[in-house]
Amino acid sequence: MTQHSFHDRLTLISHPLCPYVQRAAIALAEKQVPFQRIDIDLGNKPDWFLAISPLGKTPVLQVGQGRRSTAIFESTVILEYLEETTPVPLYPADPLHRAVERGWIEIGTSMLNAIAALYGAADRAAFDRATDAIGQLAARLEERLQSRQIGPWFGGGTFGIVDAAFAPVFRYFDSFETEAGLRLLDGHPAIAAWRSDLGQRTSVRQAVAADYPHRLKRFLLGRGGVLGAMITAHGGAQRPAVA
Ligand SMILES: N[C@@H](CCC(=O)N[C@@H](CS)C(=O)NCC(=O)O)C(=O)O
Repeated sequence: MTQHSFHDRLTLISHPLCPYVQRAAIALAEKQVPFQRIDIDLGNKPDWFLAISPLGKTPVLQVGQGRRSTAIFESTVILEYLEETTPVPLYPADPLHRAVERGWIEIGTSMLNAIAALYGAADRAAFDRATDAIGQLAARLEERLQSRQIGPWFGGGTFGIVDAAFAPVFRYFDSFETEAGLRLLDGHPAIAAWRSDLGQRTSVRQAVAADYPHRLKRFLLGRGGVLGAMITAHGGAQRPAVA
């Protein structure tokens, strides 16, 4: 392993709500690697960001400073770079287990895509398709977690890379439940236990700012659609009647 030099300053180019950024932030925190985080406005991408991000997406990890810096894009690529260059392994040592966990990171990505389809759904049919997709993925995940010999983490007793990849997924469900009364993960006890442990982990808590729930609510309302309407209706139902 080429050790990452702690003199190579790391900068994580971020967005306050981006779940893919959170994967990298959690991995960096678990590895106790210092880094600077810069949030950008994805609705108005700065030129310097477009120059270093070929896909125009966060996260980007900038290694080094100024002209001598190198930009790495795509969250899974960033995770693998960190794994190869910093202490505290998050991937399993065995190649077979490593391959399986890479597959589960992709399941996390599929879940994020289904979540995006859910909050982007303009009509009930699209909304139902998205909840079906989430339900199918959750069923597979529940099965996998139940078949584990030991927990509390995905791979057993040590916090690992699938934990870092899934923690940002569950943040959405926290908001769906609180803000819309939408409970999509009920009936999955192993997911519930894992989700609760992840929610208490310091690296996970610190991957977003304190105003994250408020920002996410604003974002979801701004998308309009079926979920936005549910949030509005739920807020009205929750508000005490004014005498
Ligand atoms: N496959 C990418 C996905 C990253 C991604 O979708 N980032 C979103 C924000 S969470 C983004 O930058 N969207 C801006 C855009 O697509 O214009 C990864 O894993 O890093």
